[in-house]
Amino acid sequence: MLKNVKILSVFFLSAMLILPWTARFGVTVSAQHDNMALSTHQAQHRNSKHMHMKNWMLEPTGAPGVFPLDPTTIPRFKNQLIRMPTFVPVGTRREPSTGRNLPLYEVTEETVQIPLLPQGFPTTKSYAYGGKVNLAGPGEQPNIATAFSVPGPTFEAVRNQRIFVHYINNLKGPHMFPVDPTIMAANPNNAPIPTPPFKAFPPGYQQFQNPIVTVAHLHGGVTPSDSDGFPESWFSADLERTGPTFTGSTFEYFNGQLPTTLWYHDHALGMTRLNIAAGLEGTYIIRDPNDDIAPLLPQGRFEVPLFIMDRAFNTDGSIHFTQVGDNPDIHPYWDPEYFGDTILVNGKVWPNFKVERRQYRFRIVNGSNARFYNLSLSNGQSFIQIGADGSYLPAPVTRTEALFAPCERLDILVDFSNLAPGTKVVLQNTANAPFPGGDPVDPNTTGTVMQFEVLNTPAVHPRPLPATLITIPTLVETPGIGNPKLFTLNEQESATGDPVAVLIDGQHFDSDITEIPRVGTTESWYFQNLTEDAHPIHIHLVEFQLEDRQDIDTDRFKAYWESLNGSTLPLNHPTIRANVETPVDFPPTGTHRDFLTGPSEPPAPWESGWKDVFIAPPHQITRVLLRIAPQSTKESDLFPGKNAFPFDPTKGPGYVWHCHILDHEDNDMMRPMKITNDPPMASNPGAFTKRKRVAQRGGATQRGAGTQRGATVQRGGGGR
Ligand SMILES: [Cu+2]
Repeated sequence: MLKNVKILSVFFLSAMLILPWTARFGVTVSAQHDNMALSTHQAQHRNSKHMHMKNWMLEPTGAPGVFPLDPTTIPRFKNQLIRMPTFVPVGTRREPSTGRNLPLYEVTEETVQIPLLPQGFPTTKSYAYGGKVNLAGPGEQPNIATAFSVPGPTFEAVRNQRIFVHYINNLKGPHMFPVDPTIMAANPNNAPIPTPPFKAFPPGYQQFQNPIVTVAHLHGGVTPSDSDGFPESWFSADLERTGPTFTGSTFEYFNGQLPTTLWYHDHALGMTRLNIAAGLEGTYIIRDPNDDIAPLLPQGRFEVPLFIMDRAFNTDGSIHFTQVGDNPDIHPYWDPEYFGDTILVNGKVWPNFKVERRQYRFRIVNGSNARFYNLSLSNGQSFIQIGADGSYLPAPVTRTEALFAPCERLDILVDFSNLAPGTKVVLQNTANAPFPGGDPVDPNTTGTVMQFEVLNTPAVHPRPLPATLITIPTLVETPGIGNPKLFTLNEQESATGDPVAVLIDGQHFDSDITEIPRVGTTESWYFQNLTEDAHPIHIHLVEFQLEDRQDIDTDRFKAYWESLNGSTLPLNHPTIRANVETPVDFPPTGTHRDFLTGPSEPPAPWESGWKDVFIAPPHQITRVLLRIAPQSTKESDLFPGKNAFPFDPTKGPGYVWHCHILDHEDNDMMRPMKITNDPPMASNPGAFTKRKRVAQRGGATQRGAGTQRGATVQRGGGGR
């Protein structure tokens, strides 16, 4: 059994590196409009209870004698920021296709008690990634140990150097959070789906609480599908139970993409929100030895990953997770969004970070279930964004606030060199929850992320950055392949107006596959958001590009879409797709009009690089270009049918794309995607390819008169 080793803060050595840097940044592109279109809908009135954050003080904790922990009683900035340990290989393993030995990492998922709250508070039961790590910070003597942490230890990968990661599920059930048996999820016991009236949690349904199944996904990774953590490739401890697409628990990561910050997290079907909230997430950095920008940036201990998550706690230190769903007669425990009432950075609630008077590079991951953050510094100071999800930005962007959704990443530079020693600067959050139309944050709790405390060190002014960081190729839609692909984002609600599920195209995850892009082609995907929420949409396998956004008349388009498809969700037929750009005479007035109500809004400068997730705001169409090829492939080298990946993406269980609000993804805002080599005639884009139903909820009860499948209607639209 592996041992939990306490992680020590390793940031501050007295040694200082003073470089003869000449002051001032050279060229930066100043942002015209932070938050752009996303703010224009913030005033939307939301009236369902899911549109508000829970008051955790009024929620049951699920354990006798355990009470909600009042977040205002947790001292802020008492915790000190820590750096997560770094994974080190345990050995090598032969890669059969090349015959070469690759580094092998072993990552174990273990139940541990972790100090997330400040000293004086109990530790927190967590499911943590861990294994053989280096506890030492950059530049220090290696300190190899076995450790588990939340977030997990950081991976340090080198571009084009493949690695193997062997994942070991050592989690013994029952699951610490209520596993909702009525949503489409892994069902390792193939247990029948219960019907109302439902049991309370605890104890919930033991057939679903036990065993705990997991499968890790490298988010943003360009990875073969059998190493991608397909949601149905889950497995339990000792591989006693495995999902229908399980082929093994050792994954190969190619690291062939541009240097950036990725992250890894659990992705088991219908369990992701629970497993991640329990702690199964961490940072994954890809560095490129040929990267000529990195040497210009703060490095070593001045380059700090910041992993942001939100949680609610109980008096015994445990995480306070939803015990009763918003719509408990349909889903006893599922809630449309989990929002904690405290903010953690690197696994510490509201930490303080003592910074030297110089510039820092922060690689920020939003690892929260559902919370968007609009980050700013309390002294109004600007910062420079140099990267996002999949790469550096084309040019540095000076910003005073940065909105980012669950699973997005920000690579920013903050200069503390002009601040007086002793200055305290708070990293603040002002994003409503749910975003954009939900409740405002409380400045004393959810409006606070962390604090920077400036040390008394000599000021080291940053050196200028080049005007151009990288060149991003212009992607061009491939003609004759059925572009654009049209999607709607729909919310399904019950007769009482409560959310039942959030769907793509009115379809469930296990409806037949409709997206079968061909290697070497570039598809144009349109996301027409008919809900009140902004949804961060993540597509596996590729880093892609945002094309633009445009306001749409949601009420009229939803009515038109329902005239084609009906208003009962999920649809029991292939979706009849509609395009907001197409003029139609609806409702009949004798005039054909499209559904666009505003000009095309190009991506903001900080969204102009390679992205693996983008925000689809409500009442807008968001257009993206998705090229089924690696980032570094030249457009001129591609043709339909050419596989430019260093592996065969058509093999294995395929990929998924989904909303990254985890509670949406789990129920059921996720769709499969298969990659093909075949020409369009064979793959026939848009065809409803019959897919064999797999796994989940054992047989006929699954889709029958079952709980969530009743006559429910789509929500949003009217009454605004
Ligand atoms: Cu969503």
